Amino acid sequence: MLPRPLLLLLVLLLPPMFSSLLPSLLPSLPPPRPPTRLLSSFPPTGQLRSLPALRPASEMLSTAAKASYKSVREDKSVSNARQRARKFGAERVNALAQGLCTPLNAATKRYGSVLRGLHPFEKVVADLSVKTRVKRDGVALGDILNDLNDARKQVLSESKDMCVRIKAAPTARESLELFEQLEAELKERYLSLASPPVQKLMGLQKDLRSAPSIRLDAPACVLVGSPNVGKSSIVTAISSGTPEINNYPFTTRGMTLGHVSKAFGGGRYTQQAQIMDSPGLLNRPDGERNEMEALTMASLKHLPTAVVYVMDLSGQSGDACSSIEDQLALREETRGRFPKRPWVDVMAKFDLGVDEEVMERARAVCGSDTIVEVSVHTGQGMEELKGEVDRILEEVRSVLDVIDARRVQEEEEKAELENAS
Ligand SMILES: Nc1nc2c(ncn2[C@@H]2O[C@H](COP(=O)(O)OP(=O)(O)OP(=O)(O)O)[C@@H](O)[C@H]2O)c(=O)[nH]1
Ligand SMILES: [Mg+2]
Repeated sequence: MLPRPLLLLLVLLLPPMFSSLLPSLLPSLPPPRPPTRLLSSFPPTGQLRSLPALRPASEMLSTAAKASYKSVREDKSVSNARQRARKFGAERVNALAQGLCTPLNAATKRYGSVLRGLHPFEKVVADLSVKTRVKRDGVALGDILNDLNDARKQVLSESKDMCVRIKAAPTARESLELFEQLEAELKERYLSLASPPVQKLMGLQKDLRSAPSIRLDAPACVLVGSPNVGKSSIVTAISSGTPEINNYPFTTRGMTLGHVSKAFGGGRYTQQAQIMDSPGLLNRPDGERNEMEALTMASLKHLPTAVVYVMDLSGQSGDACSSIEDQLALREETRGRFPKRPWVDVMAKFDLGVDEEVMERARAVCGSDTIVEVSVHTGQGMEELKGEVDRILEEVRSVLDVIDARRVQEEEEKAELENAS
Protein backbone atom coordinates (compact mmCIF):
# COMPACT_ATOMS: atom_id res chain seq x y z
CA MET A 1 0.00 0.00 0.00
CA LEU A 2 1.21 3.49 -0.86
CA PRO A 3 2.19 5.76 2.03
CA ARG A 4 -0.45 8.36 2.86
CA PRO A 5 1.50 11.51 1.75
CA LEU A 6 2.16 9.92 -1.63
CA LEU A 7 -1.48 9.00 -1.93
CA LEU A 8 -2.58 12.56 -1.20
CA LEU A 9 -0.12 13.83 -3.81
CA LEU A 10 -1.65 11.40 -6.28
CA VAL A 11 -5.12 12.77 -5.51
CA LEU A 12 -3.90 16.23 -6.44
CA LEU A 13 -2.05 15.18 -9.55
CA LEU A 14 -4.36 12.58 -11.06
CA PRO A 15 -6.49 13.82 -13.94
CA PRO A 16 -10.21 13.60 -13.09
CA MET A 17 -10.75 10.53 -15.28
CA PHE A 18 -8.40 8.48 -13.08
CA SER A 19 -9.96 9.62 -9.85
CA SER A 20 -12.46 6.75 -10.07
CA LEU A 21 -9.51 4.47 -9.21
CA LEU A 22 -9.11 6.13 -5.85
CA PRO A 23 -11.88 4.42 -3.86
CA SER A 24 -10.07 1.08 -4.27
CA LEU A 25 -6.99 2.63 -2.64
CA LEU A 26 -8.75 4.68 0.03
CA PRO A 27 -10.56 2.10 2.20
CA SER A 28 -7.30 1.11 3.87
CA LEU A 29 -6.76 4.69 5.11
CA PRO A 30 -7.73 5.37 8.71
CA PRO A 31 -11.22 6.92 9.00
CA PRO A 32 -11.21 10.72 9.11
CA ARG A 33 -11.25 12.11 12.63
CA PRO A 34 -12.02 15.56 13.97
CA PRO A 35 -8.93 17.73 14.48
CA THR A 36 -7.43 16.93 17.90
CA ARG A 37 -8.02 20.37 19.27
CA LEU A 38 -11.76 19.98 18.65
CA LEU A 39 -11.73 17.21 21.19
CA SER A 40 -9.70 18.97 23.81
CA SER A 41 -10.55 22.61 24.25
CA PHE A 42 -14.08 22.35 25.64
CA PRO A 43 -14.80 22.08 29.36
CA PRO A 44 -15.66 18.56 30.48
CA THR A 45 -19.23 17.36 30.94
CA GLY A 46 -20.29 13.95 32.22
CA GLN A 47 -18.88 14.81 35.65
CA LEU A 48 -21.94 13.36 37.35
CA ARG A 49 -20.99 9.97 35.97
CA SER A 50 -17.66 10.20 37.72
CA LEU A 51 -19.30 10.32 41.15
CA PRO A 52 -17.88 7.49 43.24
CA ALA A 53 -19.93 4.31 43.08
CA LEU A 54 -20.77 3.76 46.72
CA ARG A 55 -21.39 0.20 47.97
CA PRO A 56 -23.86 -0.75 50.72
CA ALA A 57 -22.48 -0.22 54.24
CA SER A 58 -22.55 -3.98 54.93
CA GLU A 59 -20.25 -4.62 51.94
CA MET A 60 -17.84 -1.88 52.98
CA LEU A 61 -17.83 -3.42 56.46
CA SER A 62 -16.93 -6.87 55.22
CA THR A 63 -14.09 -5.46 53.03
CA ALA A 64 -12.70 -3.43 55.94
CA ALA A 65 -12.95 -6.40 58.33
CA LYS A 66 -11.12 -8.73 55.91
CA ALA A 67 -8.40 -6.14 55.35
CA SER A 68 -7.91 -5.67 59.11
CA TYR A 69 -7.61 -9.48 59.64
CA LYS A 70 -4.99 -9.61 56.92
CA SER A 71 -2.96 -6.59 57.89
CA VAL A 72 -2.79 -6.98 61.68
CA ARG A 73 -1.32 -10.15 63.20
CA GLU A 74 -0.03 -10.84 66.67
CA ASP A 75 3.44 -9.34 66.96
CA LYS A 76 5.56 -12.31 67.97
CA SER A 77 8.55 -10.07 68.64
CA VAL A 78 6.77 -8.73 71.75
CA SER A 79 7.65 -11.30 74.42
CA ASN A 80 5.29 -10.07 77.13
CA ALA A 81 1.90 -11.77 76.56
CA ARG A 82 -0.14 -8.92 78.04
CA GLN A 83 1.69 -6.29 75.97
CA ARG A 84 1.32 -8.47 72.89
CA ALA A 85 -2.46 -8.91 73.38
CA ARG A 86 -2.99 -5.20 74.06
CA LYS A 87 -0.99 -4.20 70.98
CA PHE A 88 -2.80 -6.71 68.78
CA GLY A 89 -6.31 -5.70 69.96
CA ALA A 90 -5.73 -1.96 69.69
CA GLU A 91 -4.09 -2.20 66.26
CA ARG A 92 -6.83 -4.39 64.93
CA VAL A 93 -9.62 -2.08 66.11
CA ASN A 94 -7.70 0.87 64.70
CA ALA A 95 -7.22 -0.85 61.33
CA LEU A 96 -10.91 -1.72 61.18
CA ALA A 97 -11.93 1.86 61.99
CA GLN A 98 -9.59 3.23 59.33
CA GLY A 99 -10.90 0.75 56.76
CA LEU A 100 -14.47 1.79 57.57
CA CYS A 101 -13.87 5.53 57.57
CA THR A 102 -11.65 5.90 54.49
CA PRO A 103 -14.39 5.18 51.92
CA LEU A 104 -16.84 7.45 53.76
CA ASN A 105 -14.30 10.25 53.75
CA ALA A 106 -13.45 9.70 50.08
CA ALA A 107 -17.14 9.73 49.10
CA THR A 108 -17.88 12.94 51.03
CA LYS A 109 -14.87 14.72 49.54
CA ARG A 110 -15.43 13.48 46.00
CA TYR A 111 -19.10 14.50 46.04
CA GLY A 112 -18.09 17.95 47.25
CA SER A 113 -15.45 18.44 44.55
CA VAL A 114 -17.56 17.03 41.69
CA LEU A 115 -20.60 19.13 42.62
CA ARG A 116 -18.51 22.28 42.92
CA GLY A 117 -16.90 21.81 39.49
CA LEU A 118 -20.01 20.96 37.47
CA HIS A 119 -20.84 22.42 34.06
CA PRO A 120 -23.88 24.78 34.51
CA PHE A 121 -26.23 22.35 32.75
CA GLU A 122 -25.13 19.43 34.90
CA LYS A 123 -25.47 21.64 37.95
CA VAL A 124 -29.13 22.16 37.06
CA VAL A 125 -29.52 18.41 36.43
CA ALA A 126 -28.02 17.67 39.85
CA ASP A 127 -30.13 20.30 41.62
CA LEU A 128 -33.30 19.08 39.95
CA SER A 129 -32.55 15.40 40.72
CA VAL A 130 -31.98 16.30 44.34
CA LYS A 131 -35.10 18.47 44.42
CA THR A 132 -37.18 15.61 43.02
CA ARG A 133 -35.80 13.26 45.68
CA VAL A 134 -36.43 15.80 48.41
CA LYS A 135 -40.05 15.99 47.31
CA ARG A 136 -40.38 12.22 47.10
CA ASP A 137 -38.29 11.00 50.04
CA GLY A 138 -37.60 14.20 51.98
CA VAL A 139 -33.87 13.70 51.43
CA ALA A 140 -31.53 16.67 50.89
CA LEU A 141 -28.03 16.01 49.56
CA GLY A 142 -26.31 18.38 51.99
CA ASP A 143 -27.95 16.60 54.94
CA ILE A 144 -26.90 13.18 53.64
CA LEU A 145 -23.27 14.27 53.24
CA ASN A 146 -23.32 15.80 56.73
CA ASP A 147 -24.76 12.58 58.21
CA LEU A 148 -22.08 10.58 56.41
CA ASN A 149 -19.34 12.80 57.76
CA ASP A 150 -20.81 12.67 61.27
CA ALA A 151 -20.97 8.86 61.07
CA ARG A 152 -17.30 8.76 60.09
CA LYS A 153 -16.23 11.07 62.92
CA GLN A 154 -18.29 9.14 65.47
CA VAL A 155 -16.87 5.75 64.41
CA LEU A 156 -13.35 7.15 64.55
CA SER A 157 -13.77 8.73 67.95
CA GLU A 158 -15.44 5.64 69.48
CA SER A 159 -12.72 3.40 68.04
CA LYS A 160 -10.08 5.54 69.77
CA ASP A 161 -11.82 5.09 73.15
CA MET A 162 -11.97 1.36 72.46
CA CYS A 163 -8.22 1.22 71.80
CA VAL A 164 -7.58 3.00 75.11
CA ARG A 165 -9.74 0.48 76.95
CA ILE A 166 -8.06 -2.51 75.28
CA LYS A 167 -4.65 -1.11 76.16
CA ALA A 168 -5.73 -0.70 79.79
CA ALA A 169 -6.90 -4.31 80.28
CA PRO A 170 -5.07 -5.86 83.25
CA THR A 171 -4.33 -9.27 81.67
CA ALA A 172 -3.68 -10.71 78.22
CA ARG A 173 -6.85 -12.77 78.37
CA GLU A 174 -9.01 -9.84 79.43
CA SER A 175 -7.44 -7.71 76.73
CA LEU A 176 -8.30 -10.26 74.04
CA GLU A 177 -11.83 -10.75 75.37
CA LEU A 178 -12.39 -7.01 75.47
CA PHE A 179 -11.02 -6.67 71.91
CA GLU A 180 -13.50 -9.27 70.62
CA GLN A 181 -16.39 -7.58 72.37
CA LEU A 182 -15.43 -4.06 71.22
CA GLU A 183 -14.70 -5.13 67.65
CA ALA A 184 -18.24 -6.52 67.40
CA GLU A 185 -19.61 -3.34 68.97
CA LEU A 186 -17.69 -1.17 66.52
CA LYS A 187 -19.15 -3.10 63.58
CA GLU A 188 -22.66 -2.66 64.91
CA ARG A 189 -22.15 1.03 65.58
CA TYR A 190 -20.80 1.52 62.08
CA LEU A 191 -23.81 -0.20 60.54
CA SER A 192 -26.31 1.77 62.57
CA LEU A 193 -24.59 5.12 61.93
CA ALA A 194 -23.46 4.76 58.30
CA SER A 195 -26.15 2.55 56.73
CA PRO A 196 -28.97 5.16 56.58
CA PRO A 197 -26.96 7.97 54.88
CA VAL A 198 -25.15 5.48 52.60
CA GLN A 199 -28.49 3.99 51.56
CA LYS A 200 -29.91 7.44 50.81
CA LEU A 201 -26.82 8.52 48.90
CA MET A 202 -26.94 5.35 46.80
CA GLY A 203 -30.54 6.14 45.82
CA LEU A 204 -29.66 9.67 44.82
CA GLN A 205 -26.49 8.55 43.10
CA LYS A 206 -28.50 6.33 40.79
CA ASP A 207 -30.42 9.38 39.56
CA LEU A 208 -27.30 11.55 39.30
CA ARG A 209 -25.11 9.02 37.55
CA SER A 210 -27.79 8.23 34.96
CA ALA A 211 -27.93 11.86 33.78
CA PRO A 212 -27.09 12.07 30.07
CA SER A 213 -23.51 12.91 29.31
CA ILE A 214 -23.59 15.60 26.66
CA ARG A 215 -20.39 16.34 24.76
CA LEU A 216 -19.75 20.00 24.30
CA ASP A 217 -17.28 19.43 21.48
CA ALA A 218 -19.92 17.79 19.26
CA PRO A 219 -22.96 19.54 17.79
CA ALA A 220 -26.32 18.86 19.41
CA CYS A 221 -29.93 19.64 18.71
CA VAL A 222 -32.75 19.35 21.19
CA LEU A 223 -36.36 18.48 20.38
CA VAL A 224 -38.63 20.80 22.29
CA GLY A 225 -42.39 21.18 22.43
CA SER A 226 -45.54 20.55 24.44
CA PRO A 227 -46.18 17.13 26.01
CA ASN A 228 -47.41 14.27 23.81
CA VAL A 229 -46.78 16.03 20.48
CA GLY A 230 -44.47 13.30 19.12
CA LYS A 231 -40.94 14.46 20.10
CA SER A 232 -39.72 11.03 21.25
CA SER A 233 -41.18 9.35 18.16
CA ILE A 234 -39.13 11.70 15.95
CA VAL A 235 -35.93 11.16 18.00
CA THR A 236 -36.39 7.40 17.57
CA ALA A 237 -36.97 7.81 13.82
CA ILE A 238 -33.98 10.02 13.07
CA SER A 239 -31.30 8.88 15.54
CA SER A 240 -30.00 5.99 17.61
CA GLY A 241 -32.02 7.23 20.61
CA THR A 242 -34.70 4.95 22.07
CA PRO A 243 -36.80 7.08 24.41
CA GLU A 244 -40.08 5.75 25.76
CA ILE A 245 -43.11 6.58 23.59
CA ASN A 246 -46.60 6.68 25.03
CA ASN A 247 -49.90 8.32 24.45
CA TYR A 248 -49.89 10.38 27.62
CA PRO A 249 -48.24 13.67 28.58
CA PHE A 250 -44.84 13.73 30.27
CA THR A 251 -43.85 10.23 29.13
CA THR A 252 -40.32 11.58 28.81
CA ARG A 253 -39.18 12.52 32.30
CA GLY A 254 -35.50 13.31 31.69
CA MET A 255 -33.16 14.12 28.82
CA THR A 256 -32.55 11.14 26.51
CA LEU A 257 -29.73 11.18 24.03
CA GLY A 258 -29.55 9.70 20.54
CA HIS A 259 -26.72 10.05 18.03
CA VAL A 260 -26.30 10.45 14.28
CA SER A 261 -23.00 10.06 12.51
CA LYS A 262 -22.39 13.16 10.45
CA ALA A 263 -19.65 14.44 8.15
CA PHE A 264 -18.37 17.94 8.94
CA GLY A 265 -15.70 20.27 7.61
CA GLY A 266 -16.73 19.70 4.01
CA GLY A 267 -16.53 15.94 4.53
CA ARG A 268 -13.05 16.04 6.11
CA TYR A 269 -14.14 14.30 9.30
CA THR A 270 -17.14 12.61 10.88
CA GLN A 271 -18.54 13.20 14.33
CA GLN A 272 -21.37 11.74 16.37
CA ALA A 273 -23.87 14.60 16.53
CA GLN A 274 -26.27 14.49 19.44
CA ILE A 275 -30.06 14.46 19.20
CA MET A 276 -31.63 15.20 22.55
CA ASP A 277 -35.17 14.37 23.57
CA SER A 278 -36.64 16.58 26.28
CA PRO A 279 -39.63 16.53 28.61
CA GLY A 280 -42.65 18.50 27.36
CA LEU A 281 -43.14 22.19 28.12
CA LEU A 282 -46.47 23.70 29.15
CA ASN A 283 -47.52 27.21 28.32
CA ARG A 284 -47.08 28.75 31.75
CA PRO A 285 -44.67 31.06 33.57
CA ASP A 286 -41.27 29.73 34.70
CA GLY A 287 -42.26 30.03 38.36
CA GLU A 288 -45.03 27.44 37.84
CA ARG A 289 -42.89 24.96 35.87
CA ASN A 290 -42.21 21.48 37.27
CA GLU A 291 -38.68 19.95 37.49
CA MET A 292 -38.99 18.27 34.10
CA GLU A 293 -39.91 21.49 32.32
CA ALA A 294 -37.09 23.25 34.17
CA LEU A 295 -34.69 20.63 32.80
CA THR A 296 -35.78 21.34 29.22
CA MET A 297 -35.37 25.07 29.80
CA ALA A 298 -31.89 24.49 31.29
CA SER A 299 -30.79 22.53 28.22
CA LEU A 300 -31.78 25.46 26.03
CA LYS A 301 -30.19 27.99 28.31
CA HIS A 302 -26.88 26.29 29.10
CA LEU A 303 -26.07 24.10 26.09
CA PRO A 304 -25.12 25.43 22.64
CA THR A 305 -27.81 23.41 20.90
CA ALA A 306 -29.93 23.85 17.81
CA VAL A 307 -33.69 23.47 18.31
CA VAL A 308 -36.23 21.29 16.57
CA TYR A 309 -39.49 22.74 17.81
CA VAL A 310 -42.29 20.16 17.58
CA MET A 311 -46.00 20.94 17.49
CA ASP A 312 -49.08 18.76 17.05
CA LEU A 313 -51.70 21.07 15.57
CA SER A 314 -54.17 18.28 14.77
CA GLY A 315 -56.09 19.29 17.87
CA GLN A 316 -55.87 15.73 19.25
CA SER A 317 -52.97 15.94 21.71
CA GLY A 318 -54.07 19.08 23.58
CA ASP A 319 -54.21 18.92 27.35
CA ALA A 320 -54.25 21.63 29.99
CA CYS A 321 -51.81 24.34 28.83
CA SER A 322 -51.04 22.51 25.56
CA SER A 323 -54.00 23.27 23.28
CA ILE A 324 -53.26 24.55 19.77
CA GLU A 325 -53.40 28.12 21.10
CA ASP A 326 -51.05 27.22 23.96
CA GLN A 327 -48.59 25.50 21.63
CA LEU A 328 -48.42 28.49 19.30
CA ALA A 329 -48.05 30.91 22.21
CA LEU A 330 -45.31 28.75 23.78
CA ARG A 331 -43.49 28.50 20.46
CA GLU A 332 -43.54 32.26 20.09
CA GLU A 333 -42.33 32.81 23.64
CA THR A 334 -39.54 30.20 23.43
CA ARG A 335 -38.27 31.52 20.09
CA GLY A 336 -38.33 35.02 21.58
CA ARG A 337 -36.03 33.82 24.36
CA PHE A 338 -33.58 32.11 22.02
CA PRO A 339 -33.75 34.16 18.81
CA LYS A 340 -30.26 33.26 17.55
CA ARG A 341 -30.47 29.48 17.76
CA PRO A 342 -30.43 27.40 14.58
CA TRP A 343 -34.11 26.42 14.53
CA VAL A 344 -36.61 24.25 12.63
CA ASP A 345 -40.35 24.08 13.26
CA VAL A 346 -41.95 20.68 12.88
CA MET A 347 -45.67 20.10 12.40
CA ALA A 348 -45.87 16.52 13.70
CA LYS A 349 -48.55 13.82 13.25
CA PHE A 350 -49.50 15.42 9.94
CA ASP A 351 -51.35 12.23 8.99
CA LEU A 352 -54.03 13.28 11.49
CA GLY A 353 -54.76 16.39 9.42
CA VAL A 354 -54.43 20.05 10.32
CA ASP A 355 -57.00 22.77 9.51
CA GLU A 356 -55.75 25.20 6.87
CA GLU A 357 -56.82 28.09 9.08
CA VAL A 358 -54.65 26.70 11.93
CA MET A 359 -51.72 26.29 9.52
CA GLU A 360 -52.14 29.92 8.44
CA ARG A 361 -51.79 31.02 12.06
CA ALA A 362 -48.82 28.71 12.57
CA ARG A 363 -47.05 30.14 9.50
CA ALA A 364 -47.61 33.64 10.85
CA VAL A 365 -46.10 32.64 14.22
CA CYS A 366 -43.11 30.84 12.68
CA GLY A 367 -42.24 33.79 10.43
CA SER A 368 -39.09 33.11 8.41
CA ASP A 369 -38.15 29.87 10.21
CA THR A 370 -38.39 26.68 8.16
CA ILE A 371 -41.51 24.58 8.73
CA VAL A 372 -41.48 20.84 8.00
CA GLU A 373 -44.71 18.85 7.97
CA VAL A 374 -44.04 15.29 9.10
CA SER A 375 -45.68 12.04 10.08
CA VAL A 376 -43.58 9.37 11.73
CA HIS A 377 -46.39 6.92 11.01
CA THR A 378 -46.57 7.44 7.22
CA GLY A 379 -42.98 8.66 6.71
CA GLN A 380 -44.20 11.96 5.22
CA GLY A 381 -41.59 14.71 5.41
CA MET A 382 -39.06 12.60 7.30
CA GLU A 383 -36.29 12.89 4.67
CA GLU A 384 -36.82 16.64 4.51
CA LEU A 385 -36.63 16.79 8.30
CA LYS A 386 -33.34 14.84 8.32
CA GLY A 387 -31.95 17.31 5.81
CA GLU A 388 -33.02 20.24 7.99
CA VAL A 389 -31.53 18.62 11.09
CA ASP A 390 -28.26 18.21 9.15
CA ARG A 391 -28.37 21.86 8.25
CA ILE A 392 -28.88 23.12 11.81
CA LEU A 393 -26.21 20.75 13.11
CA GLU A 394 -23.81 22.25 10.54
CA GLU A 395 -24.69 25.69 11.87
CA VAL A 396 -23.92 24.57 15.43
CA ARG A 397 -20.63 23.05 14.24
CA SER A 398 -19.65 26.42 12.76
CA VAL A 399 -20.43 28.17 16.05
CA LEU A 400 -18.42 25.55 17.97
CA ASP A 401 -15.53 26.08 15.56
CA VAL A 402 -15.56 29.80 16.28
CA ILE A 403 -15.70 29.20 20.08
CA ASP A 404 -12.92 26.65 19.73
CA ALA A 405 -10.71 28.91 17.61
CA ARG A 406 -11.20 31.75 20.08
CA ARG A 407 -10.21 29.54 22.98
CA VAL A 408 -7.13 28.24 21.16
CA GLN A 409 -6.13 31.82 20.34
CA GLU A 410 -6.58 32.86 23.98
CA GLU A 411 -4.41 29.96 25.10
CA GLU A 412 -1.72 30.87 22.58
CA GLU A 413 -1.76 34.51 23.67
CA LYS A 414 -1.53 33.45 27.31
CA ALA A 415 1.43 31.17 26.54
CA GLU A 416 3.17 33.98 24.62
CA LEU A 417 2.69 36.35 27.54
CA GLU A 418 4.06 33.78 29.96
CA ASN A 419 7.09 33.15 27.74
CA ALA A 420 7.76 36.88 27.43
CA SER A 421 7.65 37.53 31.20
N1 LIG B 1 -50.93 9.55 14.24
C1 LIG B 1 -49.69 9.77 14.65
N2 LIG B 1 -49.37 9.53 15.93
C2 LIG B 1 -48.09 9.76 16.31
C3 LIG B 1 -47.10 10.23 15.41
N3 LIG B 1 -45.94 10.40 16.09
C4 LIG B 1 -46.20 10.03 17.35
N4 LIG B 1 -47.48 9.65 17.51
C5 LIG B 1 -48.14 9.16 18.74
O1 LIG B 1 -48.26 10.24 19.66
C6 LIG B 1 -48.14 9.79 20.99
C7 LIG B 1 -47.07 10.59 21.72
O2 LIG B 1 -45.81 10.37 21.11
P1 LIG B 1 -44.43 10.64 21.86
O3 LIG B 1 -43.38 10.50 20.83
O4 LIG B 1 -44.32 9.85 23.10
O5 LIG B 1 -44.65 12.18 22.25
P2 LIG B 1 -43.73 13.12 23.17
O6 LIG B 1 -43.86 14.49 22.63
O7 LIG B 1 -42.37 12.56 23.27
O8 LIG B 1 -44.50 13.01 24.57
P3 LIG B 1 -43.94 13.39 26.05
O9 LIG B 1 -42.68 12.64 26.27
O10 LIG B 1 -45.04 12.95 26.93
O11 LIG B 1 -43.76 14.88 26.06
C8 LIG B 1 -47.77 8.30 20.89
O12 LIG B 1 -48.94 7.55 21.08
C9 LIG B 1 -47.28 8.14 19.45
O13 LIG B 1 -47.49 6.84 18.92
C10 LIG B 1 -47.47 10.44 14.05
O14 LIG B 1 -46.68 10.84 13.19
N5 LIG B 1 -48.79 10.19 13.73
MG1 LIG C 1 -41.32 12.00 24.94
